[in-house]
Amino acid sequence: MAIERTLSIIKPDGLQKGVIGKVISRFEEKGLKPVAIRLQHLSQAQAEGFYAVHKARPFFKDLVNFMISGPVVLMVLEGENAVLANRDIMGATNPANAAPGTIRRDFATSIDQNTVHGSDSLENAKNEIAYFFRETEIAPYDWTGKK
Ligand code: DGI
Repeated sequence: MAIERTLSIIKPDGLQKGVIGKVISRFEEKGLKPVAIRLQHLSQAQAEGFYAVHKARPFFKDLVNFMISGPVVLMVLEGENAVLANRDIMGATNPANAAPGTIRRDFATSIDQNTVHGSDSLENAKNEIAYFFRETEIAPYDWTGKK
């Protein structure tokens, strides 16, 4: 299997709910290593740029306002099939449709406040990681034989 990197964001509701540690544990328990982490309050321009693909959608303004309503945790996760693995751990966009045991089912309250973002393809992952992190901010380490 391929070792990939993906971008994960713990959204403002995750910080409000006090579940940063629990969310990161879900990733670690499933073999996704955080290799970069930064807590940051995004500017409006940063949030708009990040979600530019949704610019024409009716929920765009609310989405951006939510993403800048408080700080977020930006992370690069590394592991086998990290992009898809992260999406599985997160669960469906709407927590009402998310499978039991997923982050969104267990911590999210609504489609607007759904606790986590995760890149949805390897190509988007590369772009999203580069949007927030310089290569020098990413620090891989070896888990082999330790799990
Ligand atoms: O990759 P996801 O976060 O699972 O979903 P996405 O990339 O399709 O949408 C990005 C975010 O935009 C999503 O996490 C929540 C919001 N969103 C998406 N579809 C809807 C939505 N918000 C509302 N209110 N209604 C939607 O239909």
